[in-house]
Amino acid sequence: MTQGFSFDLHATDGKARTGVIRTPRGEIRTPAFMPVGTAGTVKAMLPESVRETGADIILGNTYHLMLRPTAELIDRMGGLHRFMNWHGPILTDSGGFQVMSLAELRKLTERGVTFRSHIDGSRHELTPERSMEIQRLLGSDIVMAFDECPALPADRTRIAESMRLSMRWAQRSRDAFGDRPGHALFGIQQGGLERDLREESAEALKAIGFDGYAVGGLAVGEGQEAMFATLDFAPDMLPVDKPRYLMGVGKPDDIVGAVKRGIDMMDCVLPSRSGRTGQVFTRHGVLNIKNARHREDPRPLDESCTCPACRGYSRAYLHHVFRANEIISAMLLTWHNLHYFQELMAGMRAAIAEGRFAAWEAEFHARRALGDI
Ligand code: PRF
Ligand code: ZN
Repeated sequence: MTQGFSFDLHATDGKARTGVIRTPRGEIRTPAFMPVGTAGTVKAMLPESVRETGADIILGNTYHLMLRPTAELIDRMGGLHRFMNWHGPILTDSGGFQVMSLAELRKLTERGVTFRSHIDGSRHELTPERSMEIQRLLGSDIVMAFDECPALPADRTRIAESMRLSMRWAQRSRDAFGDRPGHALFGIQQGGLERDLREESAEALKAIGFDGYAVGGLAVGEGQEAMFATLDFAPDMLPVDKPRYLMGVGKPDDIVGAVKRGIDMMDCVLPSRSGRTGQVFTRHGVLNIKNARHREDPRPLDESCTCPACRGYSRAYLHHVFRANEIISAMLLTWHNLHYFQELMAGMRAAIAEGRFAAWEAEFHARRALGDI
């Protein structure tokens, strides 16, 4: 592993694992959930508040930051940590996935991808080499290899060719990244839902050698059952002694199912984005604060939650400020949702450490089956 980084597994329970990733910017307790700070902010939250929810690491995006305000400007401002005032570890995604979902007039070649910005239509190119350069300028602690992720369903030939292109790009990412003490590089497994393609991808990545390994190409339209069926074998193909990161997942029950299958890290916009659309995650499931049934409800979102939204405010108040479009609505609901996701991870870490993950999982599902009262 790159100098300054280590991954120690403390306990396993079935396939579920708990441990700690050590980085020069601090420790990441695993399984870890990474809040998404796409454009240099976890929307509606101060960085110190994000930390208070229990997050050890956040995610940033190459694609958004290269377009605005540019990686070069962030570098001149002292790097992303200083720029956004988050001094813990930052993982950055490499850009290809976001280009495919957000950019216009995309053109994919062996060299990389050219596209027009979704912000102002300007022309740009991303290659493995340029993605490594941008992530270096940002000062990212965990850099992701540059890959391509096809939307599902897609035919097997398309998935195989895309995966092989991503593996050639993984080698170019490794070469361009070089040796950077204190900074880690993760490879990304592709191959859709096919066992043999996942195996081929894992072998290619292991031959190159990375500090951690992501499972990419899932949660792209295949549904939870197919995703879990793939997670039943894909993580096992990756080195046991390196962190495994499932990209862009997910809902609480997706996260629990992924951890059960051997995943150590995850990221998703869901808790932060839902905080702005009125969707609230609780131990009893999801509720929407916009709903009229909350109009005169004096209770907090979740009686057992210790976040500022639940300690100080009623559902009636949160309903009111949401309806009135007040900024505090996004602040409080995002805080609550991020707190809920981090409590979920903490609960799993404790259960794995104590060898009671199966019982913990049964209780997680049972409480949700009862629903909100
Ligand atoms: N690759 C990259 N980023 C991603 C994905 C991927 O496959 C996904 C798939 N869920 C989300 N984000 N680089
Ligand atoms: Zn709360």
